[in-house]
Amino acid sequence: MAHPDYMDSIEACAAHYGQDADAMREYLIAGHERAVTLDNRGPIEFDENGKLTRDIVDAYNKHGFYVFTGVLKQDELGDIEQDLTRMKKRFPVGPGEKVTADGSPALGADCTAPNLVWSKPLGDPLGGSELANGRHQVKLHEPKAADDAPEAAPFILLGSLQFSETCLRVYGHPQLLKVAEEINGKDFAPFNETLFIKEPGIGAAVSWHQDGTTHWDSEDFDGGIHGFNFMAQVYGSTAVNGVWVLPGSHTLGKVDIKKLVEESGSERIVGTVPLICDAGDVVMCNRQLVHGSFANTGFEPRITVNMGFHRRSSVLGVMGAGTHNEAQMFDAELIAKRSEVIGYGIAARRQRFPDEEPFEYQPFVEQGLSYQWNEDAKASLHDYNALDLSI
Ligand SMILES: O=C(O)CCC(=O)C(=O)O
Repeated sequence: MAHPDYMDSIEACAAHYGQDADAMREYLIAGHERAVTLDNRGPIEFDENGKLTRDIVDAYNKHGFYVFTGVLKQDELGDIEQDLTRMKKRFPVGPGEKVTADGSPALGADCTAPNLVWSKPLGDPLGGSELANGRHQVKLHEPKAADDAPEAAPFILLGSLQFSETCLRVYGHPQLLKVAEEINGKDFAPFNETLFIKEPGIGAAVSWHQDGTTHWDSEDFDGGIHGFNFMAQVYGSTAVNGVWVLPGSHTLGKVDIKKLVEESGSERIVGTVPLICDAGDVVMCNRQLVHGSFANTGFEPRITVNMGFHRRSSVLGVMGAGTHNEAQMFDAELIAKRSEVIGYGIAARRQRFPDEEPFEYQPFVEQGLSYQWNEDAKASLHDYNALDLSI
């Protein structure tokens, strides 16, 4: 059999795992092979009534994730790559710093809501810590980075839409918003938006976790109550650099991850599969799935444009979890303010792709609201993530 491209990174990754190298290699290969045979990948498709096709909904409900292929086209991916290159030049010189390498004010320097999260290269800064409500119960292996790796590198950018117009345009993607409507209802609400930055040889791990915090003991608990994330892939996603998930675990309630790791005999949780994507694919990933990613010891970068959505009933009148911003009560006014970003996303996208039919968000239609993308709108996004609907 021909040596597939991804094998070089699998070998490089395995080599970082010492006496577990063979086990890691086997896990990565088996996970890849299983992932690509699951019945949950293909283009976004709607039926003759405009509903997301039954096959897609059923596969998503069964596995807790669906890989939508070919959603972002080459022109859009090119825009995003250029924008990311520009944005990286605006990153501060180090954690907590306010200036860039050339001494200009850094991205986010004037923000009060959180934005860049840093890690040592190939670290697992959240694993086994109390951060993010302690939801990352175990610490993953932290492979040794090359001697010339930086001391710290950004790996998560919160509130990303205020820094990136191209990500905002992805947020306004008509088919993705239609999927959000189909899954979470016509009055669906935002959650938050982030970039996950996994540079080769540097990108940190995100230890196994489930995202939800608020509704595990709710009498209305079900497989969708904590919403989902779209994970749009700028370069693709592999067994080495991608998110791994435990299919079906979104229906299990709160999972004892320490026990799962113990029972699996290692951090390679039995039954997990990686999200295998080409550039332009977008994964819809249930937030209740057990998921995580290993440090990127391979050769390919992964940049994920993450954007989450909720059912309105999951956030209205709910006390926030405080995982992504200050805990606060989500009332109708706050949700309406936070939803303006949907209007700006649609408007920004219309400027770049005028031939595309824009999505119509029903709460705006009902209230006669319309949004323009201009300098005032841009300014209004400053610190918008202070209102993230973190549950
Ligand atoms: O992209 C990653 O590596 C982690 C993503 C994740 O944990 C999340 O979106 O909740």
